[in-house]
Amino acid sequence: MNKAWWKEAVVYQIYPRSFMDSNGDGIGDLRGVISRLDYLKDLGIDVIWMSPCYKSPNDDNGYDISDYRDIMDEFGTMDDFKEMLAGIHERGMKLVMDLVVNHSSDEHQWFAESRKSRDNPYRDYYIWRDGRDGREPNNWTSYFYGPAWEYDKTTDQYYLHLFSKKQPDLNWENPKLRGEIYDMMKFWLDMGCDGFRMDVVSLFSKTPGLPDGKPAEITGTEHFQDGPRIHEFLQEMNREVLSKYDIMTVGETPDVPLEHALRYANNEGTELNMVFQFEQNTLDCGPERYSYRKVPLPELKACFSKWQTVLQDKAWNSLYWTNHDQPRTVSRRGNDGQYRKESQKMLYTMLLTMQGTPYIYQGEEIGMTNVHFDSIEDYNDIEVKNLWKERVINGSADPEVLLDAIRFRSRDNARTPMQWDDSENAGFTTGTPWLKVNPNYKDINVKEALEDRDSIFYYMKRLIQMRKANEVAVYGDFREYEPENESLYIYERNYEGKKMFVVLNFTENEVPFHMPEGLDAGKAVLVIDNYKGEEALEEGMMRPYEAAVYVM
Ligand code: TEU
Ligand code: CA
Repeated sequence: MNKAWWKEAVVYQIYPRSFMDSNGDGIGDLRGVISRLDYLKDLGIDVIWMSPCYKSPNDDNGYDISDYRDIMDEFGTMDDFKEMLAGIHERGMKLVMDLVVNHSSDEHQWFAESRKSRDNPYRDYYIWRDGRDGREPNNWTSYFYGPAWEYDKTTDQYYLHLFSKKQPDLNWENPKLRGEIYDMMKFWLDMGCDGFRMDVVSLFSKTPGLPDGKPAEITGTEHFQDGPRIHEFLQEMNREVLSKYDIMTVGETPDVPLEHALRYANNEGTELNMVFQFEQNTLDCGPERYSYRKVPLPELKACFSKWQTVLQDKAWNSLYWTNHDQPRTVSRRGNDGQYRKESQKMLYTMLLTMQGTPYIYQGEEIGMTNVHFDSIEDYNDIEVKNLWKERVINGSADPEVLLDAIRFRSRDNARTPMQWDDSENAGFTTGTPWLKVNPNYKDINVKEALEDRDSIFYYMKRLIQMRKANEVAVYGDFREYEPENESLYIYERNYEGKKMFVVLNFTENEVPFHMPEGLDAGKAVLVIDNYKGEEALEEGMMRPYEAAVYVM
């Protein structure tokens, strides 16, 4: 197994809008990030991935970029950015930028030109088509609901947008456009940035002719997910840009199947270092995205174990529970009431003892929970607003039922402001926060966590140290025990004669457990346990949400 710094790194994701506001306008900013770098260093973070901080009209909170080479006004200036980057490097950390180039903002200069006329030099930077019988060119729908096409009067054609209509898709078939993107990437890498998280990287290539898709919640995915030229494009990007720098790259790849993940994240390094798999995110969806089903533990385990074993020796995994698009981990997979601390610690024990690069989303280190907003008006996310418009305002969905699903699934669960202390607005801002603070900030906040030796924060810090002290946690191969066990996840990792053995109780019950035969319990050293001090295995019982890690 080849070693690499990005395999050993622990990544922390910052959603800058919600992290820390330095000037009281209610919006997080780069100077806010600067003020918390010591905190992240203390946690043991190696790499910060920052969600987009480029110029943007914020239709989708920065995932709609109007200038790829400048900083969003609300976040600060290029000087602030450079100071932040230097501060990160001074502390021995690295910065990974978000690269959003499946689409731009409709307010980007390229699109302003492109829409002017059919023969504008920028016309082919985007995907324009004639309508069909006075309607959209095909039946594709957007991830944010409604058709994936918008009619533009000026030239009497439609443009494609797989997300909002203010996020027109860039035309990757156009070599000139690809060249501009590679130059822009070099601009940030030459400034000293340490890599990219690539937004919906698997959507760049569309089936030629843009044929109709099979009707589905998102129609057309078979023609734009992992499209025909995607690996060619990424290999070109790798040759032209990535291979010239010592950086890390991770692709966001909605619904990526294993066979494509093996190519994107291949060990030969011809494309990307790793991708985010989405199978784990869709497991608990009911018949549609905004609905819920309870996932039996064997299913969840089967998903993770499969990714661990199939990628083994062929590609590299990324490990994450949540991000700015997903519910809070403890509310979704653990218990955000009585066992909030125990279950969050258990869940992160799993993340930090698997093979792959772990990603911790802001606020997870203090066990922030989903928010319970009273009304749809409290939500900000365009995805939820469009959903509400389609299903309730223009449809016949039961508002209470949908609101409940939104409360569970909404991306805003992860976007409520970071809870720093128990003062007004959780210490996030002195002004009015752009999105309401979760009212539980009085109890759940960083100040409280730093004063409690038993907090999730300190446990996570220990987990990170444990991972760094035991190469087997990073490089070891993966073997599961008792996949049918409905309460416990049991697995071991092996590397150069060392073994790490992990037992995780996913329930609020006491569950009997005995070391598998052939393992020498006498030789096992308990390196971490989320119940303080006490020994675990001896009594043959795992306590509620207990996690125990042994090295032998
Ligand atoms: O997300 C892509 C994506 O797959 C989302 O559609 C996600 O699965 C869904 O919203 C969950 O409900 C990326 C970014 O992470 C997201 O924030 C952006 O809105 C989107 O791309 C467009 O850039
Ligand atoms: Ca601010």
